[in-house]
Amino acid sequence: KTIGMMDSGIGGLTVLKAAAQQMPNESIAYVGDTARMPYGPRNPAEVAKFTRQIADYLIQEHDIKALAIACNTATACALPGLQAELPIPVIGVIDSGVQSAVKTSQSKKIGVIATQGTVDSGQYQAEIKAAVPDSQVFAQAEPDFVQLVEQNRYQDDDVPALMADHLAAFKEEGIDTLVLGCTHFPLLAPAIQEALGPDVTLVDPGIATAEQLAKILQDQGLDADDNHEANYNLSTTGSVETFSEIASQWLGQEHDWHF
Ligand code: DGN
Repeated sequence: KTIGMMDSGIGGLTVLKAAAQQMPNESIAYVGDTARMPYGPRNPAEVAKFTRQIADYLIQEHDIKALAIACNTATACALPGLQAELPIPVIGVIDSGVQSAVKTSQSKKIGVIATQGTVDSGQYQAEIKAAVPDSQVFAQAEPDFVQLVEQNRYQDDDVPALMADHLAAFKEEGIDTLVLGCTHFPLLAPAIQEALGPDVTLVDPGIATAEQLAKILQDQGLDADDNHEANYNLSTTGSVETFSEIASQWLGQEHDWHF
């Protein structure tokens, strides 16, 4: 059986890449809801509805054994509901992001960049505070960053300057850790790192999410056999051309990706 994964677009490919590296025998079916992205500015009930539709599609068409919501906005809006309603394990990205952030930070000054929806949900702020009560959390919405990635402009020449401009406040606040609280943002990581300098560690929740997923599959006896040959089925509700172009660039050639 296959793992299901979803995002509002190509952001969740950052989680897919981490999962394929960590669990080379697991097949993955991925849906990017590019036609309806961005999720960030939408109301939470609508995001929850879209997430549920995609979950149902993955269950019906791909018979998935577990679902990873590879989108922070959808995690913030839909995770508890899906965990209660679906007959399979469902995980999101926010818990993993919080755990990695609190492990990483020494100064307890943690920055979070995410969509408006994720920032407004307050989940990163609340969960980091719950884990480390004397921490300070600085959360900032960066909706424009999502478009840079979806439009394949994330490697343009003006991107480092744009990052420096948007992220200047974090330098003043003296954070030592920045959570990339939107699955699109790891594609911008080199420019973000350059803007913030070497004293700030970037946290990509996708990596810890893939680890958490591997553990759940193992614990529940759902993991694939070592000799199972993984296949990857990637779909989008939008333009396959743009999607597959960015996806192939980001994912590399080491696996056979089917679009
Ligand atoms: N990739 C999504 C996230 O992690 O929040 C959201 C992108 C979007 O739809 N704005």
